[in-house]
This record gives sequence, C-alpha cells and structure tokens, in this order.
Amino acid sequence: MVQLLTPEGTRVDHPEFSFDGSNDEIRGLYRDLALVRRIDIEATALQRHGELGIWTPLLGQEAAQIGAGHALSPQDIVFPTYREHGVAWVRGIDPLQILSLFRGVDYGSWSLEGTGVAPYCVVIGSQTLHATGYAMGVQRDGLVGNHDPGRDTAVLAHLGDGATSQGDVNEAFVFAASYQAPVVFFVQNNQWAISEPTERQSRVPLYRRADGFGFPGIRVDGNDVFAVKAVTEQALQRAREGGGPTLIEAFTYRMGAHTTTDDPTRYRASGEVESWRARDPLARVEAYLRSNGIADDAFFDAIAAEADELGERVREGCKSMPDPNPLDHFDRVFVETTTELMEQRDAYEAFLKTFEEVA
Ligand SMILES: Cc1ncc(C[n+]2csc(CCOP(=O)(O)OP(=O)(O)O)c2C)c(N)n1
Repeated sequence: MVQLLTPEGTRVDHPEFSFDGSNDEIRGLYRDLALVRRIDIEATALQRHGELGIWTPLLGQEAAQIGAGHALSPQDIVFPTYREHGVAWVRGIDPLQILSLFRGVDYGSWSLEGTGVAPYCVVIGSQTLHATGYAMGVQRDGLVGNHDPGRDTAVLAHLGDGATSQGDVNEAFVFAASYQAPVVFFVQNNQWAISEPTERQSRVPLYRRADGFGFPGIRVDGNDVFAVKAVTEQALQRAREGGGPTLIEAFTYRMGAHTTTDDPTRYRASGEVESWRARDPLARVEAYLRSNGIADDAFFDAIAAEADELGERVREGCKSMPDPNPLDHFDRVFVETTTELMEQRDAYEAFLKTFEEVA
C-alpha cells in the first residue's frame, strides 16, 4: 500500500511515488479537508432536522476525495457516485447545489460543462460505464496521447468497494481495457457496502482484480492525502498519454453511516471504528503542519472560523430553499406522460394525504 504520510504525521519515502507540494499547497489541502468535513457535518445535521430527505456522509473519506480532486487537470472529467462531495468541492461546485439534490428540489443543478463533473449517480456502478464511454469518446476526439498537457484528457470514475461486484463495473473494465480508454477507476474501499464487508465480496484485495482485466491496479492509503494525490496524478497522466486504464483502490473507512437512513451499530463493532479514528485523514496533516512549523494556532483558528462561516451559509441556504413537492417527480419521467404513470401519481397523492389527516 502506497503511503507517504503516516497517521502520526511523519513523511515516508516510496520508491515510485512522491509528493512535492509546497507548504502553501499543503495548507490548502488541509483547508479543503477541514471545509468538506464541515459541509458533511452540517448536511448530516440538516437531515436530522428534517431539512434534507437523506444524506450520504463522507466522514473519514476526505483525503481520498480531496487527493483525487487535486490530481485532476482542468480538462479532465469526473463521474461521481452519490458521495463525492469532496471532489465536487475541489471542482468548485457549491455545496448548496449538492444539498438541493438531497432535499429533493433539484435534479442536478450543475452542468458537466464548466465543472467537468457529471451528475451524481445512485445506480451502483452505472457511472463506470458512462465514464468508460466518455473516455472512448475522448479518445475518438483525438484528445489522448498528443503530449499536450493543456489538452490531453483523462476521465476519473468513482466507485465504491461494493460496486466492484456489480456486472456493469466488470463490463466497464472489459471495455476500458480492450480500447485502452483513458479512464482511471478510483475505488474508495471504505470497507463496507452498507452492511456487507469487503472481505465477503472479494477473495483478493480489490486492486488485484485489475490483473484479470489486463490493466494495472494499485492500493493507496486512502487516508493519506499526499499519497492519494501522487498515485492518482500518475494514473491520470498515464491515461492522458494513451497508456490506458488503471484501477486505484483507496483504502479508507466510512466513519459515519452509509446514509442517514442507516444504523451502522447494527452490523459493525465499535472497536473497528475506534481503530480507524486513529488513522484520521485530517489529524495526520495537522500533525505534520504543526511539527514542521508550517502552520500554527493562528492558521488553524482561521480555518475553524472559515468553517463556521461556511457552516452557517450552508444551514441558512438550505433552510431557505423551497420545500420539495414529491409529486413533481412524476412530471419528469417522460416528455409525454402515460396513463399508468398518472394513476401511480394519483395513488401516491392519495397516500400523502393520509399523513395530512393524521397531522
Ligand atoms: C444497481 C443498484 N443496486 C443496489 C442499490 C442499493 N445500494 C445503494 S448503496 C449500496 C452499496 C454500495 O456500496 P459501495 O459500492 O461500497 O459504496 P459506498 O456506499 O460504501 O460508498 C447499495 C447496494 C443501488 N443503489 N443500485
């Protein structure tokens, strides 16, 4: 497993990978880690207050996402799951645009054009097919292997450990390998697919599955933002140069619930959660910054104040959004609706009315 920064905040060498970021860049990475953690905490609380229908926490996975986000070149394209709030943040998507989705008042308010981020995808693994298809298009547009750093393009496909068991994902792997498509499959192995542990899904470490498809696989410490950035940068560069796909397994842990509808205490032991708490992705960067005199209390206080401000903006912004109308969803299925769908709509409307009577 590639690691460049230990949980204690000490840098370690690796024969193949290095992180050469300036002190400014490292402070910037810490800022992003801290701010996305804050967005996540606020969104989880907003769901508990009834302001969001559901939320998918990223707690514990900040380094995997901020590291991957910072490895991208501006022209690269991202295909996220439903948990990539950190990558979206790096790409400049306003957190309120994400929250509006989870409130049910929006169907994806950012455009791929301008952000380079495709819509969130809840259908497990399906985005790996979209990403592979997009990468094949990029290839056909001649945007690969020109040795032009401002133009050559790679595609980053996010997925979870559970998604690797999905047929769609295996088909995406076959096509990506056959066509040497410029796509990097970035698996956040957060150890759990809801209540299903990774070891029940795979007899081999996930990164080794790439062998069978004929492209390289690599495992990186997903809680080490330096290592994630270095490994992802190299894989994306390889893709842009025409070297084909790579599978990255970012070994991390989902510290929170799968979604706010889940209770993880029913299927995992508290000792496991505690052992991962000691590998917190933010704590190690903070320890590194402090012990090397790169950041002091004033820096961390300023980040905390910025997080407070952002938290307030997220809370107020979310509360001022309109209430969702669940019946709207029926209007967005077909351009010309069907009798069957209208019957379902009417039945649902009647069902919703039963709550009004109870109230
Ligand atoms: C095709 C499909 N099957 C089942 C589901 C229900 N489902 C939602 S999340 C999930 C588990 C996904 O686990 P993993 O890929 O490890 O990602 P994580 O949520 O842990 O990030 C499942 C089975 C779904 N959304 N789509």
